[in-house]
Amino acid sequence: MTQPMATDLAACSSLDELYALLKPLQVGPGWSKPTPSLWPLPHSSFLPAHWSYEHAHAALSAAGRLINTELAERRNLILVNPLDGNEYATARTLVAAYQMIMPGERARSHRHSANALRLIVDAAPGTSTIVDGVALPMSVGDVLLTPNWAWHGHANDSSAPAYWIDFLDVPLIHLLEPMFLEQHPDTYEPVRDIASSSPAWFPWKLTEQRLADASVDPSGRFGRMVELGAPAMKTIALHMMMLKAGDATAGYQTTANNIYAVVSGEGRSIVDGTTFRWARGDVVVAPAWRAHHHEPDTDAVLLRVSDEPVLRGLDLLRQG
Ligand code: 1HN
Repeated sequence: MTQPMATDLAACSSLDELYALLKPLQVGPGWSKPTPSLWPLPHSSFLPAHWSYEHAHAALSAAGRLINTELAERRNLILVNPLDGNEYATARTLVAAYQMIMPGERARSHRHSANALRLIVDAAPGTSTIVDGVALPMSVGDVLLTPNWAWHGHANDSSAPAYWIDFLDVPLIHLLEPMFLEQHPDTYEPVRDIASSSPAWFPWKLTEQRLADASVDPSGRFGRMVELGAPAMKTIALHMMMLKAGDATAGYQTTANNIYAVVSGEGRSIVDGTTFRWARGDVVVAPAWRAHHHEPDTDAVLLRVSDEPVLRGLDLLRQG
């Protein structure tokens, strides 16, 4: 398209004529309705959703026969939010995935600018993540961090398949664009030490003790709650919530995205009017500004994974 003369622009006698001339200049009128950029309250886009560990476990068992760690960098199932057109993210800034590693397998070491963590759902002694050369043992209920640019690979020297849930800020990094990924020069990073403790490792045994000592959060939203890290990583906060059978939590609406993973127990989460039943290993997403609460049928523990540090850092965290 040829560009208009400045004199033609200046001489425009109608808005329609002006809009037509502005097009080839890649300029749009900021006052015109079709592309509003400001509105009074958040527009919720990502949808409330639930994923069952029973399904994921069965699908990963099949994948264990059908694909190996030579072919797959990671044998994982991405929890894709059902928002129309979305093919990857679980919420706007976060992605969650179920991952399985078979006995005797290794998952290659790599590092990336995305922050990651995993919650262990089923693992036998001898399973570990190697973070910057240090093996972190995996036990059920443990949370392991692999922050921005930390080398990480996985190894299963036990006799049982290991299952866990990964959480990453990949969609946020995609939005901002500084994604970098590097494969380890040795393919499998050599283990130089086995950790007995690490800032990147929250063993369930310690979390359980902290929860037993915690008092009930006065807001009523979280039951007994402890934070893992302060926050765990620059973009992701982690909270363990211990709920009592029959004690529904108070409603919670926040500009942060929350993904809940069930560490133990059974119950329901009601997210923006939709009820999801859950059991151990399940995942529920409450995207930004979707009001939600939990109704535990048994005593239950949930891991709350959120992008709160991002919203807080930008003065955008609002809760209702
Ligand atoms: C990743 O690097 C891992 O290292 C797991 O275990 C899940 C999902 C998306 C992108 C990278 C891992 C992932 C991932």
